Amino acid sequence: MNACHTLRITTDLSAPKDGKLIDKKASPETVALLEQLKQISKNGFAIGHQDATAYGVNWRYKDSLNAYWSDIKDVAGDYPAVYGFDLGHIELGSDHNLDTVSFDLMRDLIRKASAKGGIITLSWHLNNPTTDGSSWDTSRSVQDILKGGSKREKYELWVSRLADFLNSLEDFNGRKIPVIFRPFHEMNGSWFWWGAGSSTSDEYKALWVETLSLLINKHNIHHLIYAYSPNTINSENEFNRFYPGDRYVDILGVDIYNHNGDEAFVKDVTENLKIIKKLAEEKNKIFALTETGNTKKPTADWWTRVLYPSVKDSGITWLLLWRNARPNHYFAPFLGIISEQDFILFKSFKDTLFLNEINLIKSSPSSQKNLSNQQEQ
Ligand code: BMA
Repeated sequence: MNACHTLRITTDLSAPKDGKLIDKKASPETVALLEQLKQISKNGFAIGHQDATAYGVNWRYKDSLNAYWSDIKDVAGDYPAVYGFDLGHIELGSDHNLDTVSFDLMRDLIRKASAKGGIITLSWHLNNPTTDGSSWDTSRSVQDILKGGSKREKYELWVSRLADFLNSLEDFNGRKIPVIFRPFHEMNGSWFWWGAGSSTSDEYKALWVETLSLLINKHNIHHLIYAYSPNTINSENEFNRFYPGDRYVDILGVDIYNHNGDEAFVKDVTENLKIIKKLAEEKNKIFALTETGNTKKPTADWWTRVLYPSVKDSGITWLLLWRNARPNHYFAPFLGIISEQDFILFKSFKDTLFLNEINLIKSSPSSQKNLSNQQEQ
């Protein structure tokens, strides 16, 4: 009932540009996270890694070892600042996600990362509710799960399972851990069932708003910050095509990989972030490079020659390197990789912020000064 009240699909003409979270009942920890993110972007950009502590190219988390490993830590001497995890298959009631990370382990790793001052971002490669195929089954489905659709009941069940997991994310003091939630990403591409090939922009926007309404109003979830991120865009219009509106999005993002080579990557990232920066400033919101990485043959200096010049001074709050799954599918450095030394150089730059650095930003109001002191040592 109040669902319709607080979250309606409206034009955004009256959306406030007060820089506050869209969820007016957001918990104090969630409000504090947004403030920290804003501070971070004044100092540089936080470095993130998907599944950072769950596995790497040459290892997998084993309970018995009780270890807290990370490829980035091995190479650079500090942990990432941002931790990405994917909730795909939580909707099925499965005990592990689509990449075989158990949800119990994920909860544990989220709790540990958060206790150490890390920032959590969650994506959701959920199955196709109409066919039960994967996220990549592009049979039309969005129309079926909107209010009144034939698979609505099933979708609500799926969202309730998602909500249960989100609600179980508590810190060691029993407080909900604030997380950045980034559902239905890369919608301008045509590889997911919620994407451009299978959903109209109106259907997509309705899916976004209705899902938020279920989480916020039905399940009383107030520890999420919502991020919207298309894949590489060609224009502002393309960014806006599926944008559900300023009332329903906290953070603007974009996912960009170098599928077309380094030169195209530098150009894409630079131009995309310029477009998004302009929009973010107009809306008084922060923005991020929500997924990135080198998909080509490894080169020794990719970090400082390709990635760094693309993001330096762009204004992003963080960038997230995708997962280190196996020898032919990895995005962050690991011990022995050809670009190891270059990543250490990348880390030494003032504006690339790892876990220790964002902890300084969190803990002290004069963090900017502390941070530069620390880095000059
Ligand atoms: C993709 C790939 C897949 C994975 C999915 C969700 O980009 O890494 O192997 O299943 O992300 O993590």
